[in-house]
Order: sequence, then C-alpha cells, then structure tokens
Amino acid sequence: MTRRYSIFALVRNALSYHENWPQVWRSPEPRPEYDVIIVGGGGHGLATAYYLAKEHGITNVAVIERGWLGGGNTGRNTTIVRSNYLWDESAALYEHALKLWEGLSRELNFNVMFSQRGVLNLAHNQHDLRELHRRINANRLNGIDSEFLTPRQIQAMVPIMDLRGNGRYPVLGASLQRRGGTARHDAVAWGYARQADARGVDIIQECPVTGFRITNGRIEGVETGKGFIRAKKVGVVVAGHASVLANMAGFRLPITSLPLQALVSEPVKPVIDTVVMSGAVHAYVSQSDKGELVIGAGVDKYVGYGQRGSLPVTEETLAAVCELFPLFRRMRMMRQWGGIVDTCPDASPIISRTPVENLFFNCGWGTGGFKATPGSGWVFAYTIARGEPHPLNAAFSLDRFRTGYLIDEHGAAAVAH
Ligand code: FAD
Ligand code: PYC
Repeated sequence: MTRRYSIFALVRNALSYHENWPQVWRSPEPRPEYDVIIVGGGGHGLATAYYLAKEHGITNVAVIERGWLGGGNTGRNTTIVRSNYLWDESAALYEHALKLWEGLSRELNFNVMFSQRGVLNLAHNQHDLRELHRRINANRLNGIDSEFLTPRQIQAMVPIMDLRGNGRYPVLGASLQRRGGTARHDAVAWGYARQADARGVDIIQECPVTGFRITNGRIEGVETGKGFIRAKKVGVVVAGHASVLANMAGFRLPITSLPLQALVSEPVKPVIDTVVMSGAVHAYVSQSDKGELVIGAGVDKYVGYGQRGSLPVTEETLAAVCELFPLFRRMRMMRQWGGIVDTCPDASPIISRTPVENLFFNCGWGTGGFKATPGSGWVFAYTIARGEPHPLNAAFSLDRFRTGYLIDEHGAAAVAH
C-alpha cells in the first residue's frame, strides 16, 4: 500500500487533532478459521505475518494481540541494533537481520528511522579486552564488520566520555560495529502491521489467548477473549510470556523471565552521535532523535512480571553512567520503565517446532531481540510455512537443550543474566 503525503496534507493533519485520519490498518472481528494464527503483536509477530504473506503467499493469517501493537518489549526497548555475536550460528542469524534492516524503510514504505551510527562495546580490564578481540576476530571471519578502537580513537569519537571512568571503570579499548545503530521501535511494529494488513492479514488487538485446543497431539486452534478460533498452524511470539503460553500447551521451556529496565532523560541538544555499551558497568547510552538520552540497565535479580522501573536500579545505573559521562550529572531523568525478558541458559533464542504438531514457538530472545526483529520474522515465517526450520534457525531449535549443542552468547548479549 503506497500513500503519498503532500506538505498540505501534512499541515492539514497536524491541525486536525487526529480527526478523520485514515485508519492505517483494519480492526476486523476474528474469522472462525485461519491457515495460520500468530499469537503476539510485537515486532516479531507482525514481521512473521508480513513474511508469511510476502514470501510464502500465505495470507489467511491472523495476529492475535492481548493488548495493543508494540505495547510489549517492542515499545519498551532501547533499540540497539548490531550483529557482532560470537558464534557462527548467531552471527549468520543476526547479520541476516541487519541486512534486512538496511533495506527495511524502503521495503515497508515506512520510515523506521534506522540509523547506522555505530555501536561501541567498551572494555574495562584485561579480560574484557581479550574477550573483545576474540569476538572481533570471530566477527571478521564471518564477514561482519567489527574493529578495535584504542582509547585515543574512542576519545576522538566520543569526546564527552571520561576514559578514566572515575578509576572504577577505566576504558582500555572498544569494539566498534559501524553498521550497527538504532531504529525507531514503534515504527517497526507499525510498518510491519500496515504492510501485513495490506496483504490481507487480520490484526486483532485486545484479544488475549487464554488456551490452546489440542487433539491427539495436534493443534486445532486457540481459545481467546473473543472465543475459539480454529487454525491449521499456530506460531507463538510473546516475548516475556513464552513460559506462560507453553504451560497452556502442556510443555515446559528452559526459560527464566526477568524484568529489564530502561530510562530516558530530558531532551538536550545532540551530545552523543553513536551508541555506547558497557557490559561491565551494565549500562548503555544513545541519544534519540528527540534529544533524550536513552539509558538501559541490567536485569533485575529476581523473576517477575512487573513492567516497572525501580529506584535502586536507576540509581546504580546512573552512578555508572555518570562516571563515564560526568557531563550527564546535571541532567534530569524523565521516565523509567521495565519489560519482561525471557532468557535461555545459553543467552540464545528458541525458534522451533514444539512437542505439539503444527504449534511453533519463537522466544527466549532475552535482552537482545529487537535487533533481530526482521530476521526473526523472516525465519519464523519460513519455519511455519514449511513445517521445518530454515538453515539459519536450525541450530536454534528446542532440541539443543537435549543434545547439549548450546550456543553460548552470554559474552555478546550486552546485558548479563
Ligand atoms: P513483544 O513486543 O513483547 O511482543 C509480544 C507480544 O505478545 C506483546 O505485545 C504481548 O502483549 C503479547 N502477548 C503476551 N501474552 C499474550 C497472550 N496470552 N495473548 C496474546 N498476546 C500476548 N533488544 C535489542 O536488540 N536491543 C536493545 O537495545 C534492547 N533493549 C531492551 C531494553 C529493555 C528495557 C527491554 C525490556 C528489552 C530490550 N531488548 C533489546 C529486547 C527486545 O525488546 C525484545 O527481545 C524484543 O522486542 C521482543 O520482541 P517481540 O515482538 O517478541 O516482543
Ligand atoms: O542486545 O544490544 C543489545 C542490547 C542493548 C541493550 C539491551 N540489549
């Protein structure tokens, strides 16, 4: 669906207080039956529906969302996009996603504001440095851009950073992925929603899935707040609630659900034009197009489902951020929040068939799934359409917790958990 807006239309819309704005996607009542139901209307679920329609010609699809589109982690994350993962399997998957990001605004005809401003991962001690070099080497062997920066080069790139880190966290080096950066999170959900809708996908909001109907080990459909909906296949992509849905389907997942917090400052003029991440300090910073500093913290140390921020985490994170960026000490923070991240023991996702025939799960992205959104949707659509994984996600099946072929990405996950 292509819409062109003239400057006059823009002014008219700006002055209309949202009245008579055209609906960007329909809000249909659910049909009694679909070829595929996707549970979860975050970026991953909407991307899956879009690629099912676009790549596989499957358009009799519904996305069932219990709240509103992007109201989960898609709209709560700090939007860092990169592909500098250690192992070949992850590198291939995240790099596939990054390549899709590079053409996404054009593909969706919607500006997702993908900004390749570079992502720096800081090293604060000898061990960090060795881990960083190992990852840079592995990335380059996989054809992923990754380079080492000396403290002098870091200072030139981010003049406001105090490399002494108040003595606690001196900066000894960094990796830089220049093609990494940020994107506008809710635009990603809206862009996929609009194009999925245009291809015939029904997007049904405010409709929680409350159970699965399973007969002889095979999925028949989903029980929802709007009644039973039959489906030949069901794909579940519910981020922080994967164990809850797996429980409804009668099996367990190797997942721990933890709150992850973030916050934003008051808006200021441009002060930092790249993304800075520190695993040791457990904080990361970028500046949004509105001028707010977007700051992320580590995971809470307990299992929980509260999507809230808390003062102790904010305090600890800001103490570390201010040691690296003394200039930020005088800034006011505007908002804090949390999202629930489902983490696997190896810090890698599950994109897989399940013990129930024609029921598929895409989950366990932990603290790092936003960057994967296009690639995750692309491989999940393939997996659902063909009933078997694409080579890019074959290693990420549930089976690996039985065979022991884990893909340990704790070092690249940015946030320890
Ligand atoms: P969601 O957007 O959460 O979508 C899942 C949807 O399922 C939700 O809308 C939810 O309402 C719905 N749902 C749940 N249960 C049901 C049900 N029973 N019935 C129907 N619908 C249901 N990743 C990065 O790559 N970079 C980052 O910088 C980054 N920062 C983060 C910072 C924070 C604070 C958080 C919380 C996460 C961060 N992440 C980051 C992780 C990233 O946000 C997630 O991995 C990713 O957004 C998951 O996308 P999704 O579409 O699967 O999830
Ligand atoms: O995966 O890059 C990441 C990330 C940054 C902050 C949270 N996750």
